[in-house]
Amino acid sequence: MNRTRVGIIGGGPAGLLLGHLLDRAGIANVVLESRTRAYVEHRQRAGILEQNTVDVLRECGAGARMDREGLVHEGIELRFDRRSHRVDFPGLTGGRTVMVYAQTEVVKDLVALRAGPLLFEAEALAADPDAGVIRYRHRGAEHELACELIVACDGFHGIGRASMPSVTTYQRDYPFAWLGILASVPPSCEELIYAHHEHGFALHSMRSPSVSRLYLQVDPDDHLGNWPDERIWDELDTRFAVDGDWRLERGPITDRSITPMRSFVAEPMRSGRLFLAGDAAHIVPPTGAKGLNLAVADVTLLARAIISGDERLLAGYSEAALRRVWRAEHFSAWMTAMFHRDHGQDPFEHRLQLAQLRYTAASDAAMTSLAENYVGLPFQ
Ligand code: RFL
Ligand code: PHB
Repeated sequence: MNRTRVGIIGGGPAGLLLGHLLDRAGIANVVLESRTRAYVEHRQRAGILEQNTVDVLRECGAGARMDREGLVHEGIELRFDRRSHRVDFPGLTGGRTVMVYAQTEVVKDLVALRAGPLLFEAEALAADPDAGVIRYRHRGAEHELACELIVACDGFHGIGRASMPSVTTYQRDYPFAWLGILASVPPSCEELIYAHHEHGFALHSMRSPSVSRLYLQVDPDDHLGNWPDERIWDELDTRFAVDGDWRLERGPITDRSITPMRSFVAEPMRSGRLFLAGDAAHIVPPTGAKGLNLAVADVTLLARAIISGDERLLAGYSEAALRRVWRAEHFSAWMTAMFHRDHGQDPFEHRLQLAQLRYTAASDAAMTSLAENYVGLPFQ
Protein backbone atom coordinates (compact mmCIF):
# COMPACT_ATOMS: atom_id res chain seq x y z
CA MET A 1 0.00 0.00 0.00
CA ASN A 2 1.99 3.01 -1.18
CA ARG A 3 -0.42 4.71 -3.54
CA THR A 4 -4.06 5.81 -3.23
CA ARG A 5 -6.38 8.44 -4.65
CA VAL A 6 -7.12 10.29 -1.41
CA GLY A 7 -4.79 10.19 1.58
CA ILE A 8 -6.61 11.25 4.76
CA ILE A 9 -4.61 12.32 7.79
CA GLY A 10 -6.56 11.90 11.05
CA GLY A 11 -9.21 9.41 12.13
CA GLY A 12 -11.45 11.76 14.12
CA PRO A 13 -15.01 12.45 12.98
CA ALA A 14 -13.88 14.49 9.92
CA GLY A 15 -11.39 11.93 8.58
CA LEU A 16 -13.58 8.90 9.27
CA LEU A 17 -16.69 10.42 7.70
CA LEU A 18 -14.77 11.58 4.61
CA GLY A 19 -13.28 8.10 4.24
CA HIS A 20 -16.73 6.55 4.52
CA LEU A 21 -18.32 8.92 1.96
CA LEU A 22 -15.50 8.19 -0.50
CA ASP A 23 -15.67 4.41 0.13
CA ARG A 24 -19.36 4.49 -0.76
CA ALA A 25 -18.57 6.22 -4.05
CA GLY A 26 -15.84 3.68 -4.86
CA ILE A 27 -12.99 6.17 -4.44
CA ALA A 28 -9.87 4.56 -2.99
CA ASN A 29 -8.63 6.25 0.17
CA VAL A 30 -6.42 5.56 3.18
CA VAL A 31 -6.97 6.97 6.68
CA LEU A 32 -3.88 7.42 8.89
CA GLU A 33 -4.56 7.95 12.61
CA SER A 34 -1.72 8.57 15.08
CA ARG A 35 -3.57 7.25 18.17
CA THR A 36 -4.97 3.84 19.07
CA ARG A 37 -8.52 2.78 18.24
CA ALA A 38 -9.45 2.73 21.96
CA TYR A 39 -8.15 6.28 22.40
CA VAL A 40 -10.14 7.81 19.54
CA GLU A 41 -13.28 5.90 20.52
CA HIS A 42 -13.24 7.12 24.12
CA ARG A 43 -12.08 10.72 23.88
CA GLN A 44 -14.89 12.75 25.56
CA ARG A 45 -15.94 15.68 23.44
CA ALA A 46 -19.00 16.94 21.62
CA GLY A 47 -22.56 15.92 22.33
CA ILE A 48 -24.88 17.82 20.00
CA LEU A 49 -25.52 16.95 16.37
CA GLU A 50 -27.32 19.60 14.39
CA GLN A 51 -30.04 18.67 11.90
CA ASN A 52 -27.67 18.70 8.88
CA THR A 53 -25.25 16.36 10.63
CA VAL A 54 -28.05 13.95 11.49
CA ASP A 55 -29.24 14.05 7.85
CA VAL A 56 -25.74 13.39 6.47
CA LEU A 57 -25.14 10.44 8.84
CA ARG A 58 -28.50 8.92 7.95
CA GLU A 59 -28.04 9.37 4.19
CA CYS A 60 -24.66 7.62 4.20
CA GLY A 61 -25.88 4.65 6.22
CA ALA A 62 -24.15 5.65 9.47
CA GLY A 63 -27.28 6.68 11.37
CA ALA A 64 -28.86 3.39 12.51
CA ARG A 65 -27.59 3.32 16.10
CA MET A 66 -27.92 7.11 16.37
CA ASP A 67 -31.62 6.76 15.49
CA ARG A 68 -32.09 4.03 18.11
CA GLU A 69 -30.07 5.53 20.95
CA GLY A 70 -29.79 9.27 20.26
CA LEU A 71 -32.14 11.69 21.99
CA VAL A 72 -34.00 14.16 19.75
CA HIS A 73 -34.16 17.56 21.45
CA GLU A 74 -36.72 20.16 20.47
CA GLY A 75 -35.31 23.02 22.51
CA ILE A 76 -32.86 24.36 25.05
CA GLU A 77 -33.33 26.42 28.17
CA LEU A 78 -31.67 29.78 28.83
CA ARG A 79 -31.37 30.40 32.56
CA PHE A 80 -30.58 33.81 34.08
CA ASP A 81 -32.03 36.15 36.73
CA ARG A 82 -33.10 32.90 38.53
CA ARG A 83 -35.62 32.23 35.75
CA SER A 84 -35.92 29.78 32.86
CA HIS A 85 -36.70 30.64 29.24
CA ARG A 86 -37.29 27.94 26.64
CA VAL A 87 -36.10 28.17 23.03
CA ASP A 88 -38.52 26.10 20.94
CA PHE A 89 -36.53 24.84 17.94
CA PRO A 90 -39.22 23.32 15.68
CA GLY A 91 -41.61 26.21 16.33
CA LEU A 92 -38.99 28.82 15.39
CA THR A 93 -37.19 27.01 12.55
CA GLY A 94 -39.87 25.24 10.55
CA GLY A 95 -39.55 21.90 12.31
CA ARG A 96 -35.80 21.50 12.79
CA THR A 97 -34.35 19.79 15.89
CA VAL A 98 -30.97 18.60 17.23
CA MET A 99 -29.83 15.17 18.38
CA VAL A 100 -27.96 14.40 21.60
CA TYR A 101 -25.57 11.64 20.52
CA ALA A 102 -21.97 11.69 21.70
CA GLN A 103 -19.00 12.17 19.40
CA THR A 104 -17.51 8.98 20.90
CA GLU A 105 -20.50 7.06 19.49
CA VAL A 106 -20.29 8.71 16.04
CA VAL A 107 -16.62 7.72 15.92
CA LYS A 108 -17.36 4.12 17.01
CA ASP A 109 -20.07 3.80 14.34
CA LEU A 110 -17.78 5.12 11.59
CA VAL A 111 -14.86 2.89 12.63
CA ALA A 112 -17.18 -0.14 12.59
CA LEU A 113 -18.44 0.75 9.08
CA ARG A 114 -14.98 1.35 7.65
CA ALA A 115 -14.39 -0.66 4.46
CA GLY A 116 -11.04 0.72 3.22
CA PRO A 117 -7.66 0.86 4.98
CA LEU A 118 -7.65 2.62 8.37
CA LEU A 119 -4.29 2.51 10.13
CA PHE A 120 -4.11 3.26 13.85
CA GLU A 121 -0.83 4.32 15.44
CA ALA A 122 0.18 5.69 12.03
CA GLU A 123 1.51 9.19 12.54
CA ALA A 124 1.85 11.52 9.57
CA LEU A 125 5.19 13.32 9.75
CA ALA A 126 4.94 15.54 6.66
CA ALA A 127 2.59 16.25 3.77
CA ASP A 128 3.80 17.66 0.45
CA PRO A 129 1.04 19.78 -1.15
CA ASP A 130 2.75 19.82 -4.59
CA ALA A 131 3.91 16.21 -4.93
CA GLY A 132 0.92 14.77 -3.06
CA VAL A 133 3.03 12.60 -0.77
CA ILE A 134 2.45 11.84 2.91
CA ARG A 135 5.39 10.59 4.94
CA TYR A 136 4.28 8.64 8.02
CA ARG A 137 5.55 6.33 10.75
CA HIS A 138 3.83 3.01 11.46
CA ARG A 139 5.13 0.17 13.66
CA GLY A 140 8.52 1.79 14.03
CA ALA A 141 9.16 2.20 10.29
CA GLU A 142 8.77 5.21 7.99
CA HIS A 143 6.66 4.96 4.83
CA GLU A 144 5.50 7.15 1.97
CA LEU A 145 1.99 7.28 0.57
CA ALA A 146 1.52 8.86 -2.87
CA CYS A 147 -1.91 10.49 -3.31
CA GLU A 148 -3.81 12.40 -5.95
CA LEU A 149 -5.25 14.48 -3.13
CA ILE A 150 -4.37 14.80 0.56
CA VAL A 151 -6.98 15.84 3.12
CA ALA A 152 -5.66 16.91 6.52
CA CYS A 153 -8.35 16.12 9.11
CA ASP A 154 -5.73 16.05 11.84
CA GLY A 155 -7.20 18.50 14.31
CA PHE A 156 -5.85 21.76 15.67
CA HIS A 157 -2.38 20.37 16.56
CA GLY A 158 -1.92 18.33 13.37
CA ILE A 159 0.78 18.69 10.72
CA GLY A 160 -1.53 19.43 7.77
CA ARG A 161 -1.97 23.14 8.28
CA ALA A 162 1.74 23.59 9.01
CA SER A 163 2.53 21.94 5.65
CA MET A 164 0.76 24.67 3.68
CA PRO A 165 3.20 27.24 2.29
CA SER A 166 0.96 30.21 2.90
CA VAL A 167 -1.98 30.52 5.28
CA THR A 168 -3.47 33.48 7.06
CA THR A 169 -4.73 32.74 10.55
CA TYR A 170 -7.27 34.61 12.64
CA GLN A 171 -7.40 33.89 16.35
CA ARG A 172 -9.07 34.98 19.57
CA ASP A 173 -8.21 33.55 22.99
CA TYR A 174 -10.67 33.88 25.85
CA PRO A 175 -9.87 34.53 29.52
CA PHE A 176 -11.79 31.41 30.57
CA ALA A 177 -11.93 27.63 30.17
CA TRP A 178 -14.53 24.89 30.74
CA LEU A 179 -14.29 22.28 33.45
CA GLY A 180 -16.33 19.36 32.08
CA ILE A 181 -17.56 16.33 34.04
CA LEU A 182 -19.32 13.12 33.17
CA ALA A 183 -21.50 11.81 36.02
CA SER A 184 -23.41 8.55 36.53
CA VAL A 185 -26.69 10.22 37.37
CA PRO A 186 -29.84 10.76 35.30
CA PRO A 187 -29.95 14.31 33.87
CA SER A 188 -31.83 16.75 36.11
CA CYS A 189 -33.50 18.28 33.03
CA GLU A 190 -35.11 17.12 29.80
CA GLU A 191 -33.33 19.72 27.67
CA LEU A 192 -29.91 21.38 27.89
CA ILE A 193 -29.63 24.35 30.26
CA TYR A 194 -27.32 27.27 29.38
CA ALA A 195 -26.95 29.33 32.56
CA HIS A 196 -25.68 32.87 33.06
CA HIS A 197 -24.61 33.62 36.64
CA GLU A 198 -22.42 36.25 38.26
CA HIS A 199 -19.91 33.50 39.15
CA GLY A 200 -19.75 32.51 35.47
CA PHE A 201 -21.35 30.24 32.90
CA ALA A 202 -22.66 26.70 33.53
CA LEU A 203 -24.11 24.12 31.13
CA HIS A 204 -26.18 21.06 31.88
CA SER A 205 -25.99 18.52 29.06
CA MET A 206 -26.36 14.75 28.94
CA ARG A 207 -25.13 11.59 27.24
CA SER A 208 -28.02 9.20 27.92
CA PRO A 209 -31.00 8.81 30.27
CA SER A 210 -28.54 7.68 32.96
CA VAL A 211 -25.44 9.81 32.28
CA SER A 212 -25.14 13.59 32.75
CA ARG A 213 -22.54 15.88 31.21
CA LEU A 214 -22.00 19.22 32.98
CA TYR A 215 -19.67 22.17 32.48
CA LEU A 216 -18.49 25.09 34.60
CA GLN A 217 -16.65 28.15 33.37
CA VAL A 218 -13.29 28.34 35.21
CA ASP A 219 -10.08 30.35 34.80
CA PRO A 220 -7.76 29.06 32.03
CA ASP A 221 -4.93 28.53 34.54
CA ASP A 222 -7.16 26.69 37.05
CA HIS A 223 -6.49 22.97 37.58
CA LEU A 224 -8.49 19.91 38.55
CA GLY A 225 -6.75 19.65 41.93
CA ASN A 226 -8.68 22.77 42.99
CA TRP A 227 -12.00 21.07 42.29
CA PRO A 228 -12.93 18.21 44.62
CA ASP A 229 -16.33 16.67 43.79
CA GLU A 230 -18.17 18.58 46.53
CA ARG A 231 -16.94 21.90 45.24
CA ILE A 232 -17.98 21.07 41.66
CA TRP A 233 -21.53 20.13 42.70
CA ASP A 234 -21.87 23.11 45.06
CA GLU A 235 -20.79 25.49 42.33
CA LEU A 236 -23.14 23.89 39.80
CA ASP A 237 -25.97 24.26 42.36
CA THR A 238 -25.17 27.94 42.77
CA ARG A 239 -25.02 28.70 39.07
CA PHE A 240 -28.18 26.77 38.15
CA ALA A 241 -30.22 28.19 41.09
CA VAL A 242 -33.71 29.12 39.93
CA ASP A 243 -36.96 30.22 41.57
CA GLY A 244 -39.29 27.24 41.93
CA ASP A 245 -38.70 23.65 42.90
CA TRP A 246 -35.92 22.50 40.54
CA ARG A 247 -33.14 20.31 41.96
CA LEU A 248 -29.76 19.26 40.60
CA GLU A 249 -29.18 15.54 41.26
CA ARG A 250 -25.63 14.55 42.20
CA GLY A 251 -23.83 11.32 41.33
CA PRO A 252 -20.38 9.74 40.97
CA ILE A 253 -18.09 11.69 38.63
CA THR A 254 -16.47 9.32 36.11
CA ASP A 255 -14.49 11.71 33.88
CA ARG A 256 -13.24 15.29 34.25
CA SER A 257 -11.11 17.70 32.26
CA ILE A 258 -10.40 21.39 31.74
CA THR A 259 -10.44 22.73 28.17
CA PRO A 260 -9.24 26.20 27.14
CA MET A 261 -11.41 28.15 24.74
CA ARG A 262 -10.39 29.73 21.50
CA SER A 263 -11.68 30.92 18.17
CA PHE A 264 -9.42 30.20 15.21
CA VAL A 265 -9.67 30.18 11.41
CA ALA A 266 -7.02 29.37 8.77
CA GLU A 267 -7.50 30.68 5.24
CA PRO A 268 -7.50 29.33 2.60
CA MET A 269 -8.42 25.69 3.28
CA ARG A 270 -6.52 24.41 0.26
CA SER A 271 -3.01 24.54 -1.15
CA GLY A 272 -2.26 22.53 -4.32
CA ARG A 273 -3.24 18.92 -3.66
CA LEU A 274 -3.66 19.48 0.09
CA PHE A 275 -7.04 20.30 1.67
CA LEU A 276 -7.89 21.09 5.31
CA ALA A 277 -11.12 20.00 7.01
CA GLY A 278 -12.54 20.23 10.54
CA ASP A 279 -10.50 21.37 13.54
CA ALA A 280 -7.35 21.37 11.39
CA ALA A 281 -8.72 24.54 9.79
CA HIS A 282 -10.90 26.12 12.48
CA ILE A 283 -11.79 26.07 16.18
CA VAL A 284 -14.89 27.49 17.80
CA PRO A 285 -15.52 27.88 21.53
CA PRO A 286 -17.94 25.08 22.52
CA THR A 287 -20.77 27.40 23.65
CA GLY A 288 -22.51 27.13 20.28
CA ALA A 289 -21.99 23.33 19.96
CA LYS A 290 -20.65 23.83 16.43
CA GLY A 291 -17.18 22.18 16.23
CA LEU A 292 -18.16 18.66 15.25
CA ASN A 293 -20.94 19.96 13.03
CA LEU A 294 -18.53 22.17 11.09
CA ALA A 295 -16.20 19.21 10.62
CA VAL A 296 -19.11 17.22 9.14
CA ALA A 297 -20.13 20.16 6.92
CA ASP A 298 -16.57 20.54 5.56
CA VAL A 299 -16.15 16.90 4.60
CA THR A 300 -19.63 16.65 3.12
CA LEU A 301 -18.80 19.54 0.81
CA LEU A 302 -15.36 18.17 0.01
CA ALA A 303 -16.63 14.62 -0.62
CA ARG A 304 -19.20 16.01 -3.09
CA ALA A 305 -16.47 17.91 -4.93
CA ILE A 306 -14.11 14.90 -5.06
CA ILE A 307 -16.83 12.46 -6.13
CA SER A 308 -18.10 14.81 -8.87
CA GLY A 309 -14.61 15.02 -10.36
CA ASP A 310 -15.47 18.63 -11.21
CA GLU A 311 -12.35 20.75 -10.73
CA ARG A 312 -14.53 23.86 -10.32
CA LEU A 313 -16.14 22.36 -7.21
CA LEU A 314 -12.72 21.51 -5.79
CA ALA A 315 -11.52 25.01 -6.58
CA GLY A 316 -14.57 26.46 -4.81
CA TYR A 317 -14.27 24.27 -1.69
CA SER A 318 -12.31 26.66 0.48
CA GLU A 319 -14.54 29.65 -0.19
CA ALA A 320 -17.77 27.69 0.27
CA ALA A 321 -16.58 26.04 3.49
CA LEU A 322 -15.28 29.31 4.94
CA ARG A 323 -18.64 31.00 4.42
CA ARG A 324 -20.25 28.51 6.80
CA VAL A 325 -17.24 28.52 9.11
CA TRP A 326 -17.38 32.28 9.65
CA ARG A 327 -21.13 32.16 10.36
CA ALA A 328 -20.48 29.52 13.04
CA GLU A 329 -17.50 31.53 14.36
CA HIS A 330 -19.78 34.52 14.80
CA PHE A 331 -22.54 32.54 16.49
CA SER A 332 -20.10 30.77 18.83
CA ALA A 333 -18.32 34.00 19.80
CA TRP A 334 -21.70 35.69 20.35
CA MET A 335 -23.02 32.90 22.60
CA THR A 336 -19.72 32.89 24.48
CA ALA A 337 -19.77 36.65 25.04
CA MET A 338 -23.39 36.60 26.17
CA PHE A 339 -22.96 33.87 28.80
CA HIS A 340 -19.44 34.08 30.25
CA ARG A 341 -18.23 36.24 33.08
CA ASP A 342 -14.91 37.93 32.47
CA HIS A 343 -13.57 38.66 35.94
CA GLY A 344 -11.83 41.76 34.66
CA GLN A 345 -15.15 42.81 33.16
CA ASP A 346 -16.61 46.16 34.12
CA PRO A 347 -20.14 46.24 35.55
CA PHE A 348 -21.32 47.94 32.36
CA GLU A 349 -20.48 44.81 30.33
CA HIS A 350 -22.38 42.62 32.79
CA ARG A 351 -25.46 44.83 32.38
CA LEU A 352 -25.12 44.58 28.58
CA GLN A 353 -25.11 40.76 28.82
CA LEU A 354 -28.28 40.76 30.89
CA ALA A 355 -29.94 43.21 28.50
CA GLN A 356 -29.07 40.93 25.57
CA LEU A 357 -30.29 37.79 27.36
CA ARG A 358 -33.57 39.45 28.37
CA TYR A 359 -34.10 40.69 24.83
CA THR A 360 -33.28 37.27 23.36
CA ALA A 361 -35.76 35.58 25.68
CA ALA A 362 -38.51 38.13 25.04
CA SER A 363 -38.27 38.74 21.28
CA ASP A 364 -39.39 36.20 18.69
CA ALA A 365 -36.94 37.70 16.22
CA ALA A 366 -33.95 37.36 18.58
CA MET A 367 -35.02 33.88 19.70
CA THR A 368 -35.42 32.77 16.06
CA SER A 369 -31.91 33.96 15.26
CA LEU A 370 -30.48 31.92 18.14
CA ALA A 371 -32.58 28.86 17.22
CA GLU A 372 -31.75 28.80 13.50
CA ASN A 373 -28.03 29.07 14.19
CA TYR A 374 -28.14 26.42 16.93
CA VAL A 375 -30.00 23.81 14.85
CA GLY A 376 -27.72 24.73 11.91
CA LEU A 377 -28.42 26.73 8.78
CA PRO A 378 -29.36 24.45 5.87
CA PHE A 379 -26.67 23.50 3.36
CA GLN A 380 -27.01 25.56 0.21
P1 RFL B 1 -10.33 15.72 15.91
O1 RFL B 1 -11.50 15.12 16.58
O2 RFL B 1 -9.37 16.51 16.75
O3 RFL B 1 -9.56 14.55 15.16
C1 RFL B 1 -8.26 14.74 14.62
C2 RFL B 1 -7.58 13.39 14.59
O4 RFL B 1 -6.32 13.50 13.96
C3 RFL B 1 -5.37 12.73 14.68
N1 RFL B 1 -4.04 13.26 14.37
C4 RFL B 1 -3.16 12.65 13.55
N2 RFL B 1 -3.23 11.50 12.88
C5 RFL B 1 -2.16 11.13 12.12
N3 RFL B 1 -1.03 11.88 12.03
C6 RFL B 1 -0.91 13.06 12.69
N4 RFL B 1 0.19 13.79 12.59
C7 RFL B 1 -2.04 13.49 13.49
N5 RFL B 1 -2.26 14.57 14.28
C8 RFL B 1 -3.49 14.42 14.80
C9 RFL B 1 -5.81 12.89 16.13
O5 RFL B 1 -5.32 11.85 16.97
C10 RFL B 1 -7.32 12.86 15.99
O6 RFL B 1 -7.85 11.55 16.11
O7 RFL B 1 -10.78 16.69 14.72
P2 RFL B 1 -12.02 16.61 13.69
O8 RFL B 1 -12.14 15.24 13.10
O9 RFL B 1 -11.88 17.79 12.82
O10 RFL B 1 -13.31 16.78 14.63
C11 RFL B 1 -13.55 18.01 15.31
C12 RFL B 1 -14.28 17.75 16.61
O11 RFL B 1 -13.62 16.75 17.35
C13 RFL B 1 -14.41 19.02 17.46
O12 RFL B 1 -14.72 20.13 16.66
C14 RFL B 1 -15.50 18.91 18.54
O13 RFL B 1 -15.17 17.91 19.49
C15 RFL B 1 -15.71 20.25 19.25
N6 RFL B 1 -16.70 20.17 20.34
C16 RFL B 1 -18.05 20.19 20.09
N7 RFL B 1 -18.50 20.21 18.82
C17 RFL B 1 -19.84 20.16 18.57
O14 RFL B 1 -20.24 20.19 17.40
N8 RFL B 1 -20.79 20.08 19.56
C18 RFL B 1 -20.42 20.05 20.85
O15 RFL B 1 -21.30 19.91 21.72
C19 RFL B 1 -19.01 20.15 21.17
N9 RFL B 1 -18.60 20.11 22.44
C20 RFL B 1 -16.28 20.09 21.67
C21 RFL B 1 -17.26 20.07 22.70
C22 RFL B 1 -14.93 20.02 22.00
C23 RFL B 1 -14.56 19.94 23.32
N10 RFL B 1 -13.17 19.82 23.57
C24 RFL B 1 -12.61 18.93 24.50
C25 RFL B 1 -12.22 20.44 22.65
C26 RFL B 1 -16.90 20.01 24.03
C27 RFL B 1 -15.54 19.97 24.35
C28 RFL B 1 -15.22 19.96 25.82
C1 PHB C 1 -21.92 18.47 25.33
O1 PHB C 1 -22.92 17.76 25.55
O2 PHB C 1 -20.78 18.06 25.50
C2 PHB C 1 -22.12 19.87 24.89
C3 PHB C 1 -23.40 20.33 24.61
C4 PHB C 1 -23.59 21.64 24.19
C5 PHB C 1 -22.50 22.48 24.06
C6 PHB C 1 -21.22 22.02 24.32
C7 PHB C 1 -21.01 20.71 24.74
O3 PHB C 1 -22.70 23.78 23.69
